[in-house]
Amino acid sequence: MSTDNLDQARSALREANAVTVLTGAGVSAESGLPTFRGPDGYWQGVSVMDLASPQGFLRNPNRVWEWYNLRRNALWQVRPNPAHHALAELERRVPTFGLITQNVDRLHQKAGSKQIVELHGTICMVRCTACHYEQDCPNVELPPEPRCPECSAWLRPGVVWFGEMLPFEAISKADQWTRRAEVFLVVGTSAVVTPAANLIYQAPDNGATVIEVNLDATEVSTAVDFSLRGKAGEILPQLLAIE
Ligand code: BJW
Ligand code: ZN
Repeated sequence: MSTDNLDQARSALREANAVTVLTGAGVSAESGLPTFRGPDGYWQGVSVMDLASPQGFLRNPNRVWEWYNLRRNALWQVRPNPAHHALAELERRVPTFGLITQNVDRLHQKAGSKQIVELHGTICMVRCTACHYEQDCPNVELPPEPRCPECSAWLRPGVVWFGEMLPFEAISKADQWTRRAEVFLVVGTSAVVTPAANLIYQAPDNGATVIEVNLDATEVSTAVDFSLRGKAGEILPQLLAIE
């Protein structure tokens, strides 16, 4: 990364009154949580549609719950890292701010971020596959076959799987926050999953400067104004000039 690029991106961010951030799994990597794609990612050696689709869940709910329970239990052991803290600090500095996350781990909230849209839901919540029951249940170990206390049907993780619609309020707020952004900051996402990735292409339509922070080049690196390469936990504090 050139120092020029970092300096210019820093100026754009400092001058902006409206900043919108889109985050992905790379933001939580330095907290010790695996990403999805890539050599050490969750998707290595597994069939994505077996673990993260309604069809996979119908075929084998036990297998899906085994995976989500492992991830849930790992989550209670980890903490936000400097990338999460930098984004919480950015929110305190900018008058109009919104953080759109694809992450399901709630680490942004733990770091103190407030204006958050969870595009893909959260594994800290469960909901019933048959009735309207839903429950926040962070920090607890669920049984291997979690059942609804009201109707005994299978519970499922409160996340959005492939082929499922995103929550309407979440996507409409994300659209609104993208349209109003003067700077649109994209952190730690491979930008291959839609509709989240579409927001990155929409942001410049309303004049936003788009800054990407990622370890590697991604699908959107050539389309953005500044592509800053490196760990989010190192680049974001530099971008915000946090000592
Ligand atoms: C660092 C770093 C560090 C590492 N610092 N950087 C064909 C058929 C059917 C559907 C489709 C189709 N074509 C397109 C679709 C739509 C589909 C889709 O996008 N598929 C593509 C993958 C092909 N999308 C959907 O189905 C969505 N719904 C939808 O569109 O509804 C309408 C519709 C319905 C039916 C048909 C068509 C349309 C729903 C998407 C739900 C995604 N769900 C998941 C699982 C959530 C639950 C869970 O966590 O278990 O969400 S999948 C997974 O990917 C997860 C993530 O949120 C999402 C994005 O991943 P992310 O965050 O970008 O992670 P990685 O691993 O990909 O990237 C990490 C990045 O970090 C890398 O770039 C690293 O370099 C970087 N990094 N360490 C900085 N320290
Ligand atoms: Zn129920």
